[in-house]
Amino acid sequence: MTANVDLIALKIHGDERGSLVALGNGHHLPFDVKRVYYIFGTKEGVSRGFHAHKKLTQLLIAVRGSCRITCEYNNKKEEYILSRPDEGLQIDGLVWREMHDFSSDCVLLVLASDYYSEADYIRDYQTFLNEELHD
Ligand code: T46
Repeated sequence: MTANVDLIALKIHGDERGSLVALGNGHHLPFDVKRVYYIFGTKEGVSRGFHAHKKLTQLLIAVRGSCRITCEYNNKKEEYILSRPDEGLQIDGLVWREMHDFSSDCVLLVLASDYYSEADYIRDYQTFLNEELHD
């Protein structure tokens, strides 16, 4: 699976009452979603992630608060600040991701293309580098 990372603008249905973002398979989502989870209550100074996925596409949205995501793939390292509920970070394939600087109110919503499987994780950095070489 090709490794790629993209920041995607999510369409807001806004009116005088406020805002709403709607995401569905085939509607503003470039992949089919099989699983949704969210990360919240991350303690101050705690970082998460530190792994890659062999075959998974995910869309990360900071629906509240903010966090910093680093993505390493294809011999480059990128950094993204997620702080808007109308913006999603799409991460495809073999990308080493780390999540840092969670604000105390951060709720990070994640839409995933597949069910949870520990077998899809690469949690060892050296193994990730080796996999990248042979990808
Ligand atoms: C990712 C980043 C952005 C489950 O039982 N089901 C699930 O769907 C998930 C995602 C996790 N878990 C269990 C596995 C661990 O015992 O929840 C615990 C915490 O998971 P993990 O340490 O992998 O969490 P993060 O925050 O380091 O990473 C998560 C996702 O696992 C990962 O796919 O890309 O968020």
